[in-house]
Amino acid sequence: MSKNALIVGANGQDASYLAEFLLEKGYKVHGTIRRNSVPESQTTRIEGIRESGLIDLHYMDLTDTISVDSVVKETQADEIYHLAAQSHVQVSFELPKYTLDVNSGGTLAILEAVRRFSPHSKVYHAATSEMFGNSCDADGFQRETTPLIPVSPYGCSKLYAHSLCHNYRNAYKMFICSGILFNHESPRRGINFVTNKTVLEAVKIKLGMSKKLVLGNLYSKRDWGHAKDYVEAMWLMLQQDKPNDFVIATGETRSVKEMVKYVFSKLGMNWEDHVQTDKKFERPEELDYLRGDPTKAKQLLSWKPKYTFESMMDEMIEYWLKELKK
Ligand code: NAP
Ligand code: F7E
Repeated sequence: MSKNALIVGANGQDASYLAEFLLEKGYKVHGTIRRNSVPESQTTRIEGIRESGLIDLHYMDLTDTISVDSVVKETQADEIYHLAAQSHVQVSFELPKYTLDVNSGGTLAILEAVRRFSPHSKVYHAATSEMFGNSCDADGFQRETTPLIPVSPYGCSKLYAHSLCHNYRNAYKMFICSGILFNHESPRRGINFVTNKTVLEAVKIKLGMSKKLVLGNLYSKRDWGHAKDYVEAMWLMLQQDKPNDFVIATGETRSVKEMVKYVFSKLGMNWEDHVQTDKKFERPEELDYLRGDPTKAKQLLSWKPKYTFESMMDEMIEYWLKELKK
């Protein structure tokens, strides 16, 4: 019999790739969406599979525990992928309480619902490299054992949720994996994250539709991978015999400036002619440097990314060139 999966936050970047991945594997897929005043923006990333009736959608908001209980109880999923969050770091400084309510309180609601109504479900929790803050091992990498000292309300909210996952795993013997994923991007990335913002604006400049790109801190460094590779790692974690935590990263790091330079030069332009900075895009506290060590995932999950930084950025550039020329 085919397995049954529930994706919490089905219209997110990762969720949309994960839904396609699970459908290809023959899963019955359920997903949750929130109520939105513009109904067409609730399912933009999953339009194809929604229209074909391949995904069973349920309304759920993480701040409404009644809805969380109902969906978990009704779906009785073999695997629950909890991907929903207020996921923007800068916004978390402006909406700290909401970020905490959704990311920490929402995770508690999911874990409690699973414990009470669907204890056989295996749970994946979307933790993040933002939990490390500026801590780093002596060799310049962050790994599963690196101290977690977050520097944003978002990072703090995810650390609380990550700790709850450990607590529920140990206290109630639940199968809960917490994936410590480093930044991952794609053409489906929200356009207020730095990679997709840069690509979209650079392509507009190239096509004569815009004149400048305004960014914040160009000197922070990130370990950027592709969302499609990272959702496979989520699935692999839930196929193991025992629940565990894994760092998922490429092991490479680049500054925002290097990423910007790559995009503009790929489009045949000099970035310095078009990029300006504005303090309004800087955070009150910045996470300066990320470089993950994915050795544990490579050894125990046999996980290996297919995309390189260049092939990922090229795909995003191609996507926007095609979209904007339409
Ligand atoms: P995303 O595109 O921002 O998607 C987040 C999803 O959560 C959206 O579908 C959103 O619904 C939903 N959501 C937000 N608030 C909700 C609420 N109160 N109740 C129910 N659903 C809610 O995020 P992503 O990039 O795919 O990331 C997936 C997960 O991994 C997130 O938990 C994120 O924090 C974490 N993460 C991401 C990265 C990364 O680099 N992408 C790295 C590490 C960890 P709407 O569509 O209605 O807005
Ligand atoms: O920023 C700098 C910014 O917003 C990356 C989320 O998915 O990954 C993501 O969080 C860097 C930061 O991602 C702009 O200051 C400069 O240093 O693309 P971002 P993030 O904050 O690293 C982690 C792992 C998650 O878990 C999160 O959910 O780029 N930067 N100028 C800028 N960033 C933005 N957004 N916009 C700018 O104009």
